[in-house]
Amino acid sequence: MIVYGSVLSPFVRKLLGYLGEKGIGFELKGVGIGDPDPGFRAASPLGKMPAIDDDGYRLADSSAIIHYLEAKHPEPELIPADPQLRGRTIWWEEFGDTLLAACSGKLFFNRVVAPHVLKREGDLAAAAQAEAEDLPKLLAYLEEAIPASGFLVGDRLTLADLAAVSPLVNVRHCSAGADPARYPKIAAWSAAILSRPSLAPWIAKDERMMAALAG
Ligand SMILES: N[C@@H](CCC(=O)N[C@@H](CS)C(=O)NCC(=O)O)C(=O)O
Repeated sequence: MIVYGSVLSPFVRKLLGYLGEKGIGFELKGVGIGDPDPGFRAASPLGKMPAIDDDGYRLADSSAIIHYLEAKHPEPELIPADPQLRGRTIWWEEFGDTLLAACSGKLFFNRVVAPHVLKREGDLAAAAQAEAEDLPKLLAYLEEAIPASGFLVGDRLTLADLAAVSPLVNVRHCSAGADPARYPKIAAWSAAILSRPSLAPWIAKDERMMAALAG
């Protein structure tokens, strides 16, 4: 299976972690924003990452891809079958993909992607507003919600942890807003999830790319 995307994208990171936890083999084909790569454009007609080509079956959107793969490879179960746990898992996926990613996107796009990748000015006022107003509300909710088990749903790793932790990486790349002294449970939970073998090598690559962009 080919995965198209950049490790700096929270949606791609979520999928990479999922694939690692599942033990599904893949080849990552690096593409950037607006990439004209024909394979990528065929798999993702609207040009958004991630997208996959699984032996000719092409699909875009991290959630669509993960739901496809969960049906194809049910074990280990990362989207619980239990109705209540499943509902909670999809809630956390929504929290990560929509709420936290929208906020982290305003920070990361305007402070990193616009100036360092697209070589144009970012909207720094929008980033500052997201950091001051949106981020504290989301982090306060997450801090309160993290259970003593260290996993968001059902006392074991699920898609919930992968989805919620991914945008936090982008926040940390360009903001001190997720201060470990203020959010100690988020700090401990995210360190544990990000150091899993499914994610740690991608995070290391991510950090090397950020260092190269900053340099
Ligand atoms: N809901 C989509 C979001 C994908 C998305 O917005 N990806 C961004 C990168 S983080 C992208 O490809 N942006 C390029 C564009 O909008 O042209 C998913 O979960 O995959």
